[in-house]
This record gives sequence, structure tokens and C-alpha cells, in this order.
Amino acid sequence: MFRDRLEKEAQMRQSRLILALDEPDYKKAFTVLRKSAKYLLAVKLHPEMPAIWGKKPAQVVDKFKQLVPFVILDAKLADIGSSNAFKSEYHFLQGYDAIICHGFPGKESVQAIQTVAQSPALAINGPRGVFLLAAMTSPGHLFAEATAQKLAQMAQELNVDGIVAPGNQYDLLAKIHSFAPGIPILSPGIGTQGGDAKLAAQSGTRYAIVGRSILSADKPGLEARRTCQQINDVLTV
Ligand code: O7M
Repeated sequence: MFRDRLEKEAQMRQSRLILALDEPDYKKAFTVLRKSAKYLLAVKLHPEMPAIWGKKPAQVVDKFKQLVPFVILDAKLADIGSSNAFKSEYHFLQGYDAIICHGFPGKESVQAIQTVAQSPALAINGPRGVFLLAAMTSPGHLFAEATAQKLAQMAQELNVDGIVAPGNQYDLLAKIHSFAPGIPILSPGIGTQGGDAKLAAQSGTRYAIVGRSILSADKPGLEARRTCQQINDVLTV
């Protein structure tokens, strides 16, 4: 499974840090990536980023993968199965290693992406991954605990590669972890959105998704190293 590749690589690289490269200036984005790459497990991109940078997705993915093992697409797919299938196939063909999706359209919609991710044509370099979002970091989000519970249980049943859950809401995070103990959690919300890497890791986060606190640091490499170390202090790598 993709999550085994992720875990193995995390242990080899001694990093559970995923950089959210939300920087519209390509030159700046690439400089931050170059400076922090040594402390990163992966980069997370929104689907719009290559177009914002005036580049082709496959070109960006190829280039970034010379610096980090994985490039994760934050597509937050939330469609019916057949649409999720062709969208994810398009994205995987660009080289992305894993895709993030919503669970609220239902199990079949998520399964459609898993089927594409595991298709032999795409699995030449190992299976691709599917991460399911169970709750969000944003203030006033509508992921009530009961909803998050259902989504986490769905993630467990479907045996997805990971759950995205808020690294700035420790109680909800811990609950999501308890509802799907077998599925690793990837957490945004650390740093600028108030979450603390150590507290998140203690509440169930296995991989941290961090953007602005690294992107806006005077020394992004040092900030990446610091965040990477904070997680490693709690989780054995
Ligand atoms: O560290 P930040 O706040 O600068 O960036 C966090 C990134 O995580 C940014 O790319 C968001 O789009 C994303 N994110 C959240 O901030 N909150 C969520 O609930 C979910 C995500 C996300 O990655 O979803 C997959």
C-alpha cells in the first residue's frame, strides 16, 4: 500500500513533514523547497499551483520529485464516483503520488479513486495513495464530531492510505484517531493556524502538513528542520 511506502520513506529520511507549497511566486516557492527539502518527506500542492506558476503539472511534479520522495495533490475531490475516477486518473497521470479527497459524497466516490490509484497501469513505481479528509482546520467548519466519526470509520473500512484531520483541534484529532486507529493521520493547521506540532503528534498526527510558517520564515530551512524535529521528538522515526 502507498501508506507503507510513505512510512518506510519517513523512517529512512527521518522526516514526517509535508510542505504545503502555497506560494504563487515560483522562484520563491522553489527556493523554499530547495532550502527545506532535506527535512521534508513530501510536498503538497493544490491543483491550481502549476497553472499559477505558468507550468505543466507533470513538469512540476518531475522537478519536485528530484528533491523530495512524494508530491501529494490536495484536490479535495468531492464528486460522484465516475467523475472522481476520471479526475483522479488525469491527476495521477501527471505523476502525483497521492490525492486527497472528501468522504461526504459517500463510500463509492472514494472507492472510485482507490480503484484508479491501484490500477496496474499507474502502479509501475508502486501503488498511489488516497487520503480522506475527516474534518477541517477552518473556524466554523461543519464537520461535527458525529460527522467526523462517520468519515473516520469510512476511512477505516475502505482502508485508505491516510486521513486528513486538523492539527489545531486536539480533541477532535484524538477522537478521529480513536475511530480509525489503523489509518495514519496527516494534519494541517500547525503553525500559522495555531496548532502545535508536538501536541498534534501526541493527539494522533503522524505526518504534519505545514505551509506559511515555513514559507514566510526568514530561514525556511531552519524552520523546516525545527518543525521536523518537533514531530520526531514525539514519534519515533
Ligand atoms: O500551514 P498553512 O496554514 O499555511 O497551510 C495549510 C495547508 O493545508 C493549506 O494548503 C490548506 O489548504 C491545507 N488545509 C488546511 O489548512 N486545513 C484543512 O482542514 C485541510 C487542508 C488540507 O490540506 O486539506 C487536504
